[in-house]
Amino acid sequence: MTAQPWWKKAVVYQIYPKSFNDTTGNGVGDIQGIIEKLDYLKTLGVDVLWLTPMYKSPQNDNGYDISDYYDIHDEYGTMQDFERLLEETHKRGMKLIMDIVINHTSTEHEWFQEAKKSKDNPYRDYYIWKDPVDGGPPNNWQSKFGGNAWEYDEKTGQYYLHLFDVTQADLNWENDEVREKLYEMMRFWGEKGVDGFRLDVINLISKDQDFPNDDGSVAPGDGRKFYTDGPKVHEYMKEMNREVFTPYDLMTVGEMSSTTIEHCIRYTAPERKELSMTFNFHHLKVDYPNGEKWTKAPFDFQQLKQILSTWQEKMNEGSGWNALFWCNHDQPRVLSRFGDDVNYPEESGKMLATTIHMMQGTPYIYQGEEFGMTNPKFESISQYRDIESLNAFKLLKEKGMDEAEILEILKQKSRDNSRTPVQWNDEQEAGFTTGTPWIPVASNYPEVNAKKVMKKEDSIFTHYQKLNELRKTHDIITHGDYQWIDQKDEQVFAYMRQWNDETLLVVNNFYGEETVFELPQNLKLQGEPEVLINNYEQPSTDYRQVKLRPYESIVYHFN
Ligand code: TEU
Repeated sequence: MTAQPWWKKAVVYQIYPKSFNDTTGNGVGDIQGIIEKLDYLKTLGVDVLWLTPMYKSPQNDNGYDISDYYDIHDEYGTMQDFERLLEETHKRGMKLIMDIVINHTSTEHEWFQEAKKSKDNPYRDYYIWKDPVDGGPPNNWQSKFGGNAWEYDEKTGQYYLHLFDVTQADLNWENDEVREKLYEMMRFWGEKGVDGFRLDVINLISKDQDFPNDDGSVAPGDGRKFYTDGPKVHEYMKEMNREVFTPYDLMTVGEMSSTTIEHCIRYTAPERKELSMTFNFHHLKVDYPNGEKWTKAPFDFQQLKQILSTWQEKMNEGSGWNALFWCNHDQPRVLSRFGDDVNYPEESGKMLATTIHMMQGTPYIYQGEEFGMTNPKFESISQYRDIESLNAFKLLKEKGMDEAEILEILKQKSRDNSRTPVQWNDEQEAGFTTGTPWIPVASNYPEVNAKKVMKKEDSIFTHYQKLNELRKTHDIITHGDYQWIDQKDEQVFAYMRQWNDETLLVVNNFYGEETVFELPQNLKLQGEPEVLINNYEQPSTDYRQVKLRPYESIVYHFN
């Protein structure tokens, strides 16, 4: 086998700095707080840290609204602090990747401040401006945070496009100068020695230049088909690779909104020289009935298995590379979502970890996932901070929905579910801050916290540690082919990995009832497998008829 890039064998840990660790007492996490926890992260055994945006920002979308790409947001610290973090991370043999948001900037960015001054300002064309149509917006596209995606500017009599918040103006990628300025900025971080980038909604940068109205075939004013994986996106990706990624030897992970497997193969197949890997979200929409996020709904287990398996098989066939994950700062906690955070937190937490880490791709762990953090189960709208959740609350109320019902939906779906402070111990504010946290700490911190878990043997934390170690010692986890084998079992998600003469059989019970998994007759597995990792004492030795306890998970290794 030809030499493989290092990041195929790596495990990434995502840090949401605002909620990670506060050392100043202002209620907001900071860079010093991350440095303090580097040894903890090293103990967990992760290889790469991904920091969500830490640049100067008005923080309307917690840093995804950047006003200066060359500066660090005050509350987080200084550029010197950042450089120290990078150095301390490298000292411990870990790498660090930055989050780059280049589909849009904050409207407070100097470019936008200039652009809005007049139609002939040199920066005007950095953004997407259009004349009104029939006295209204240029088309019917909807913003992802609710409402029309165009905002009218009184002074110049035109609209600008914002696919996200009104303070996040979309950049005009058709403009060569914009692209050159962005590449220059990324080279600045490359020069500092960062090891890679997570590229925010990078598949939305190329818009259909006719800006047509959406006929509403998916949803009224949906618009996605006119800018998702758009006409020039691969061309831009190749250019960015040539200009920045290859020269600085960077690992890159593209966040892909509503993408397809075909496009993700194109983004990540090595010979195309675009990106290292992609995040897609199809497996995290299995609790969005008819595509609607803002409803309270159970998850569709068969659909979950189908989607994950299809992506596994097809990306492998096409030589693409997946980023593997259950959680991030936009998603509810997986333990509350696909596990049982009340009756089987430990068993289901470990099972979910095994399910995703044994697949082909590079796994990501989101802060707190490694010791079983859950959704906070907020009861009042005053506890929420997220712009998307607050907008949804307002819009659903305007539609006449009962407030109690909206709160139930937010409890399940809000992005704030994953943004509450990391629960380090059972002391004041879970050890996150000595002040008042910017968002309330989840009330279960006396039971669920890192300190408590670290004292335990065979904890969810040691389970994650073991998964990270296994990846280093067993190449099959990285390179093996994937085969889905449970044939629509109502409770079990089972798959095999194969590589040279080795096989992994991964069997996971996703429910709180016992069951037996029968290996399909046509699968010829032989010999005495070893159990690589499991979550109960004395796992079933009969791999042809696997007896499974609630949320039991077993990985058999045939060698
Ligand atoms: O998210 C992009 C995105 O489309 C979603 O994950 C989005 O948050 C979700 O679909 C809303 O339902 C990225 C960032 O991860 C997110 O935090 C930012 O708000 C967004 O881009 C804008 O920069």
